Amino acid sequence: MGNKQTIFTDEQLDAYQDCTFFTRKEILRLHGRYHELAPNMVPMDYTKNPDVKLPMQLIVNMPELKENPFRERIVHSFSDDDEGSLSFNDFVDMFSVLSETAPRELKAIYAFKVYDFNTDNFICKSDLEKTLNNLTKEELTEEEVSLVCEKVIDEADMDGDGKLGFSDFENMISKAPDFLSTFHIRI
Ligand SMILES: [Ca+2]
Ligand SMILES: [Ca+2]
Repeated sequence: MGNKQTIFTDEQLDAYQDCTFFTRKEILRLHGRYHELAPNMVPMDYTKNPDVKLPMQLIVNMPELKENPFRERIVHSFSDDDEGSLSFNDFVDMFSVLSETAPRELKAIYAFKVYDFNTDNFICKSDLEKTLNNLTKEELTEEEVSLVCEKVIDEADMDGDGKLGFSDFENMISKAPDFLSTFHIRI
């Protein structure tokens, strides 16, 4: 039985390889995972770029993301609609950034978005407190969280405006790489 299916064209696979940190084999495996989430919605044949998006709820329940305290915000940051649904391309982009081979600078761009809860393009103390509470599963007292955040901002804030712009944030991550721990996923 010749049941080998064509999922992507060679050109598509080349493009995925160029734009992600994945091999062809990994792209095919990811497509399998995406298909598994909703077999009725996701065709096996992707050679004609079907216009399919899967709802956020299906994606955040994948074992790789289920325990991640920022899963919904992460998925949202790769979605281009308000609901957080992901096309296969978005899905691949997300896992590519979360993969172990993605460089720290790239992870930092998305981490900044995810931790900027009030979306003002700065990580201020309240953003950092929320972040830390999520990362530590609220094991610290309110006072401890407040102290740690003050210290982190104080050390990373190069221009002294009391909040972290992106370059301050990169500076913080280089000193405290644990802040990127939720951006490493093995798939
Ligand atoms: Ca902010
Ligand atoms: Ca600053």
